Amino acid sequence: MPIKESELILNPDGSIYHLNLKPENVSKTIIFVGDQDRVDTVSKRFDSIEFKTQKREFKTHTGTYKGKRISVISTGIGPDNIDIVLNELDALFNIDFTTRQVKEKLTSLDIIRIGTSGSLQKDIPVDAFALSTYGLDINGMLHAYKVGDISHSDIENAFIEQTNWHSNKARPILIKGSKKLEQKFTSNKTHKGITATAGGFYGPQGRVLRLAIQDVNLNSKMDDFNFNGHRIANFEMETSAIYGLSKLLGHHALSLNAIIANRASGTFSKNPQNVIENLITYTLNKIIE
Ligand code: R1P
Repeated sequence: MPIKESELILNPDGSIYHLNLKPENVSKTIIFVGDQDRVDTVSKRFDSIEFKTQKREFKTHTGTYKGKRISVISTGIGPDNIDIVLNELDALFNIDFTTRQVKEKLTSLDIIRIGTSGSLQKDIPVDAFALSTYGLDINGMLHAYKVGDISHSDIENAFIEQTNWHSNKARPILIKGSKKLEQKFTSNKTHKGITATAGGFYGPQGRVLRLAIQDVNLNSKMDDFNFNGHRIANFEMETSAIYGLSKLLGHHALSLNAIIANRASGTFSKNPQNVIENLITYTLNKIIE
């Protein structure tokens, strides 16, 4: 059965609904950034840019870096946006837009997030690079899908117990990133650990301005979490969604984050743009290694 027009939505020019892309516009090596302006910060290092588009917060540049074809796409903020980006990106490669059928031969993509994030550990300071070994979904988005056996329930159960996770909140889901990409991007510059992915910036990450939050001790319990050496390195808003959907769809994904805040010490980077630029350089050079 062809996928209905209401489910796989194409624009009049044949591009996919939100990303505004046609299959030929995208490389199989893709960098995700949150901020639209970060797309230019990455693509200004390209040898040349063959394609540019933007719709809402989803901006794409495709070009080559030292001869390697790369696309950089902004995802905006949050796991809900990742749901759109991953599904539409996968459709560009793995669904035939003419027949509206899933292709027999599927394509696997390499997806690398260059994000910003707050560290939860004193020993992962501002201006460091965090590499996410796992993404911990505490936002519930992945519960819409049949996650099956791709998650790690032993670590999830330890997290629920150690943090006294409230039963009204979605059950946390832990997903491993791509082993292949983890090996490629690891160096003495990367601090590794679990990345917790929240569905909001303030209350869901334990920040209090004027509203009381459900668990004021959540962040300190997350700092202290330990299961056979697995600990939570940092907090942001996309990684678990990227890891979960990539794994379900058969893609390789890795999340790298520039640490711009340290939530444990209450400090913020004096020059966040600097660490972001450094992480972009690091990532591009690792891609072509
Ligand atoms: C919040 O300020 C945003 O910054 C972080 C969070 O994950 C969230 O998207 O990442 P990006 O800088 O990549 O958007």
